[in-house]
Amino acid sequence: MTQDEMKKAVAEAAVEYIKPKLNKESIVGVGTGSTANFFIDALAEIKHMFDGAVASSEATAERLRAQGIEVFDLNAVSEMDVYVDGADEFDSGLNLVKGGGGALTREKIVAAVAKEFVCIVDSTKKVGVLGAFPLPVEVIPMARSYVAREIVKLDGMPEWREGFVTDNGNLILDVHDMEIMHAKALETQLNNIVGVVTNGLFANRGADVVLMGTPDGVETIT
Ligand code: ABF
Repeated sequence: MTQDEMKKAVAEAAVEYIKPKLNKESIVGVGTGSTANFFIDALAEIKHMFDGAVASSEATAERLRAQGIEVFDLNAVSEMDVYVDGADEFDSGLNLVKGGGGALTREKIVAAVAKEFVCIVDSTKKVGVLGAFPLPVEVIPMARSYVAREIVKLDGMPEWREGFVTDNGNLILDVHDMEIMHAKALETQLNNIVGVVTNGLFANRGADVVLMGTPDGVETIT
């Protein structure tokens, strides 16, 4: 099985997983990335079963609309039963590193609103200790150098993702060389640096369930 086949299988499993939770008024939160794209395609098959979606990026909103799924502004939505999104890494505590695609802030906001966060990954995303994947930090442009210096004090090696601007008009620092032993504490510490918008650690609000595509099928991890 290729990585793409595992992503497709897990995306289809996610649709089966959320189906019983949906009704005609339901709003589904939808993430960003290639696994989320497979999910959007599978979700389109059951679009008669729910009202619409909230997107975590412009790219996702565009793909949802192309599939005939109505996209709502998050401010117009008071309740969301489920948010489905991928990740760059996850550990056994269901802490995640996200934001490789640069959509981390909107992803974190939508995840915060949702009652349940279903993370969909292939087995290459499973790690013992988070941090091998560079941790994205979204920063206000004028704070870029200051935030980078503060991150060095935390023993991280920040690298500016040059040429990339987020959907919110901000910049990304990718932090290398972190061995993340205390994900919740580091998430809070990074957020406390002035000029940081958010960071890609999803630990204080991690996933509620991870569906992992493997060569032998999809595993459910809680
Ligand atoms: C989003 O997409 C991001 O938070 C993460 O960076 C990425 C995972 O990408 P893919 O599904 O393409 O591996 O969920």
